[in-house]
Amino acid sequence: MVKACIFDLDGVIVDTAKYHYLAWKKLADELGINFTEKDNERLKGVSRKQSLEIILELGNLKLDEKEKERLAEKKNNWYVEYISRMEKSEILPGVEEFVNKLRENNIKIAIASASKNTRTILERLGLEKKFDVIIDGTMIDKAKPNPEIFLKAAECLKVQPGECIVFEDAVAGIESAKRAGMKVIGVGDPSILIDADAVIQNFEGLDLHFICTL
Ligand code: B16
Ligand code: MG
Repeated sequence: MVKACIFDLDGVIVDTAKYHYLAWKKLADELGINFTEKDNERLKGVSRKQSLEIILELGNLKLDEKEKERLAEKKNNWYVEYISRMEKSEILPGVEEFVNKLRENNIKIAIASASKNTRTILERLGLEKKFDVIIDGTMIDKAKPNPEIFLKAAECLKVQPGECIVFEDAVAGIESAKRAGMKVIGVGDPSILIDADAVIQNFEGLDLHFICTL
């Protein structure tokens, strides 16, 4: 029985993935590294630190820890600038209606995002009070695909992993949720999200019966 839905943030609630891409692209250009939208798929759902490692690897560049920290901070400053201009209209189609439907049916809801900017984004979109629990990148030790983030969300919601449905747009996030023992609905391209139990394009018209039959 489904008692809770756990949402990833970037790429599920709002398309911040495009702002992550723009900020990483700016950094990669500065470093003379060729970084494409296809490469960006590998960054979805993984931590800031790990994302930088992937970009440096693409450019065959080895830097010391201090320099890496400086670059990650530089990227984050650009990213924060982009998201500070985000509008409520950028919430992805059907999200608010679906979340309201869950609340009306007493299904608990949580956010489980690797992003350390989670609260800033939710506040900017006026969504921070909609969720029973918010687990973000500041509260976990092990990044997705480790299951820690989703297990922590279930624990805080006081439900069992098997009673949760996760919504994820990233391959790393799907693996994380599966390892936590949860059902996963991918949001995006079915040819990329092949390990999800089902894939939707967005939340428009999504009904509870469908998620309960997974
Ligand atoms: P930040 P999610 C993830 O959020 C993003 O998908 C990923 O691209 C990003 O690197 C990560 O958050 C860390 O974000 O730099 O803001 O701390 O998809 O788990 O909601
Ligand atoms: Mg995501």
